[in-house]
Amino acid sequence: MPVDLERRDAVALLTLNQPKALNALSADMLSDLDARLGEVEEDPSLRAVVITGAGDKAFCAGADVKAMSTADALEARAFARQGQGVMSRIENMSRPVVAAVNGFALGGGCELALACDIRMAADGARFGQPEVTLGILPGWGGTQRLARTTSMGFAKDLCMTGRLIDARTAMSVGLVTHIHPADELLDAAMKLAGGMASGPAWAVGEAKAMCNLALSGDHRANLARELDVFSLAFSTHDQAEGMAAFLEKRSPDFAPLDAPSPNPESE
Ligand code: DAK
Repeated sequence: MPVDLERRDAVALLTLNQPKALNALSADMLSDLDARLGEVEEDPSLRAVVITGAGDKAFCAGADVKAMSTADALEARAFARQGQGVMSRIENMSRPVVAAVNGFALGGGCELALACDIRMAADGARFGQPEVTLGILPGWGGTQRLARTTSMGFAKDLCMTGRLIDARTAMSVGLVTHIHPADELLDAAMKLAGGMASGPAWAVGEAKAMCNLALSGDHRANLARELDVFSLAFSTHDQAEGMAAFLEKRSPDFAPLDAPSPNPESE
């Protein structure tokens, strides 16, 4: 399989599995990733996702340059649309998604990491949007998500120069929030995802959705939405359980993912 799905308790581990090509994303691999994400969404026992790359060299070295090299404008548009669809699916899925960046995250690989909610890097990982060195530019949301995640200045620096940065620099600009020795990265990512998976699924999903709104739309409208969603939390089992457990000094027993949701817009 170009993308493996492994169920580890409540966490789905998705592994891009073309290490000889540094896990570069072809159209087939993108479709496979999309299909695996669909499987996760349909399985209520899976409450969080970790995405990583096979091998010890790359998370993902980007879109498949060999396949792209002969594309015409319409084929390129279709490929960009496919990639943007997968990235948006990750960004908008109600489950938390962690990128365990175990090596190069370049071009589409950096864009894939950016679509995830939390990025954790191996200490030797390298990031970049080197598309301009190929005469193109990022096409899977990199110009937008990099500017939103770091800053306009840093996004322009990476997207316009094509230079690569190391994990420490990525940390200093907020592109990653955790760095681990390479051999500890996956365990750390599974632990972080496992913690979210055992949390209150509706609240975790709404916290993600609300953070996603932060850099778009109208600030006052977003605050009003936060007020509504916050209030709605008080109609959930998990709010009653979470607060009772705190007061009784015990661990909370949160509802399963397929329990009735108070919000008809949620998955
Ligand atoms: N695509 C295809 N194959 C790749 C690849 C890629 N992106 N990256 C690496 N590979 C393959 C290499 O061709 C090589 O294959 P063989 O020659 O062994 O068959 C194998 O992986 C190992 O790579 P290297 O031999 O080059 O390994 P090194 O350690 O020497 O170098 C490297 C590692 C990551 C620095 C180097 O491989 C590299 O620079 N790779 C390309 C990185 C890159 O430029 N990535 C950005 C790709 S462009 C759009 C849609 C999408 C996008 C843009 C626009 N629209 C349609 C609007 C997105 C674009 C991109 O992501």
